[in-house]
Amino acid sequence: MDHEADAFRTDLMTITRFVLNEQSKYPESRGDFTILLSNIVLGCKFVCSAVNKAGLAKLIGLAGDTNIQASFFLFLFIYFLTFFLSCGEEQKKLDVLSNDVFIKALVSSGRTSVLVSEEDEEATFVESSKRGKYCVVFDPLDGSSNIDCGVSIGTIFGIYTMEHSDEPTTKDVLKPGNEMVAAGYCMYGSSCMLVLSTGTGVHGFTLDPSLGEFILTHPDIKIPKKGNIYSVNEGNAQNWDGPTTKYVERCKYPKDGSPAKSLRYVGSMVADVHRTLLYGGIFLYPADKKSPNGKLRVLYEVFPMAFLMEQAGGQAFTGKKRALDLVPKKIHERSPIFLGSYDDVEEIKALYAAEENN
Ligand code: FBP
Repeated sequence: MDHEADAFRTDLMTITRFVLNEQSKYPESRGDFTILLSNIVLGCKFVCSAVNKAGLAKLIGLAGDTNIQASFFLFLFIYFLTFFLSCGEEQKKLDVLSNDVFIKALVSSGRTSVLVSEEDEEATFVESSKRGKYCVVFDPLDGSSNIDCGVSIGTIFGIYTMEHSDEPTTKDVLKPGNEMVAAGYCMYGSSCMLVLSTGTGVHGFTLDPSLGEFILTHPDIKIPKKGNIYSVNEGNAQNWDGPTTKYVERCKYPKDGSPAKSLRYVGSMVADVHRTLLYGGIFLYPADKKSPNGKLRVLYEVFPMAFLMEQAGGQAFTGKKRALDLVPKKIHERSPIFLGSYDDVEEIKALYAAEENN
């Protein structure tokens, strides 16, 4: 083995090469999708480097809490303090910074018309001179409760096409998830991994920091048919409905002689779903008395993960229906979600069906 030559593995499958190969399967394609994806990839690289430097660059901590009234003056004080400490523009807090990075990357691609971000109350309609045929829904930095302690977080995105050339509206994204043309996430953890599906399977790419390139390391990911891991915030158990309570009980105390499942919960959907995709099992964020519609948002959390799960041979269920058949009415709508290995999700579907028949 000629290690010297091996060091310069220019035959590596980078994500750019992969997407261009995919594009070549569609002779009529003008490369719009490839350009859009390469801008999303650039955004992920930016955020990855910011996440890696977060603690050092004071990018963690407050950037304007939800209770705006109470901490406005505190926020102003900290904001200006950090500004002066950081001498200038570049010191923005990670989730705000990540949102800016992706909005700029998507608008500058010239391939988008409607953008929906978890960070922005309203949808962004791209000015006509920079518009294109795609709409992107995304959570620029998911797992906010883990940002400050350096635990894995991620970016989630889903892509729709716009079927008309009139003025774009939110109707262009308030569509069933089964109309998405691509979805993915980028996990910022011990390694930075981008997992993508353009409707022909799920593929994982690992960022090689020395090359600054995402390399295909996990081609054609298939989730195991059944897993031995369940992932849920059991802190909400007292507020769960019957089928969820029964299902988690079965995970812990199986009556069929099978071994109990292990509980794994990071609290970042990207990390919990990534593990579920590779190891199998089930991730659930059910509805409960406190959050009757669950917590996770349909457009930029539930749909992209459901799209990937189905492409990998798994399932995604809301407690009532196939998650991808939902038709959201609002851009930040929430939904309960049960996703993962086919057989594990089948089990919870059966419990909800039994409850319905009672
Ligand atoms: P954010 O988008 O605000 O981060 O909320 C989403 C999320 O952090 C998911 O990543 C995660 O699965 C879930 O909330 C954790 O919620 P909880 O802390 O209630 O278990």
